[in-house]
Amino acid sequence: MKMKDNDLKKIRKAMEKTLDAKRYEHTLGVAYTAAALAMRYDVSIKNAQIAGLLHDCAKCMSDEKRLSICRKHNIGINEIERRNPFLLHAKVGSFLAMDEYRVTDPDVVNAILNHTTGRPCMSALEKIIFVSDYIEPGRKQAPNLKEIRRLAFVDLDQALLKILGDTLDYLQESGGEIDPMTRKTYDYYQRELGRRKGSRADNGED
Ligand code: DGI
Ligand code: FE
Ligand code: FE
Repeated sequence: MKMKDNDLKKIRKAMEKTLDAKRYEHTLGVAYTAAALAMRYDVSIKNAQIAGLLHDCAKCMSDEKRLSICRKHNIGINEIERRNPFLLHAKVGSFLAMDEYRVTDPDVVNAILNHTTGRPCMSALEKIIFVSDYIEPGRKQAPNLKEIRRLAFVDLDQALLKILGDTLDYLQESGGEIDPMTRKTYDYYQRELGRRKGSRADNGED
């Protein structure tokens, strides 16, 4: 089904159809959490809802299907993605957002593209989707959830860094292969926040 425009209700219905029940519940949780964070950080609430609704749109399909979409549309696959094709749901999802759900705003597309590994220098919307994915009310498993949920509404970058650190710890413990982008994002924000702290100290504010 091709969308004529990216109407919120249409996208929600399309997700209800294409996702399994659990993933659809998660998707609604991410969309509402992203909307709340968009209010806090002065980002377009509509964009936050669209990106939240679509971020896992390629999650409930087989690896074979994801790989075949990539082949058909000349979407490059790196070694890590070849060995861990679930990672492709972000890349394929961002493609479907444009191709099937008619999203044209590059910020929304990027928020879907980078929602699993992050990237250095993310936009506010990209950070919001990354963080919402981790803290939405349906998530139960992750460590430090209570603290990260509070932090998300106080300092988005601190929440982002904590999530990246905990994700790297989890991957290390579970033997998951780490995408270099996940580490690169962590290193970038650790430096970035270190700098911020340093400059506050210089100002005598810390
Ligand atoms: O799709 P969701 O489950 O809602 O969330 P997600 O797209 O952030 O995927 C979460 C999983 O991705 C989580 O188990 C950690 C994993 N992940 C994040 N970065 C990396 C990674 N997995 C691997 N193998 N390598 C990474 O760098
Ligand atoms: Fe995801
Ligand atoms: Fe998700």
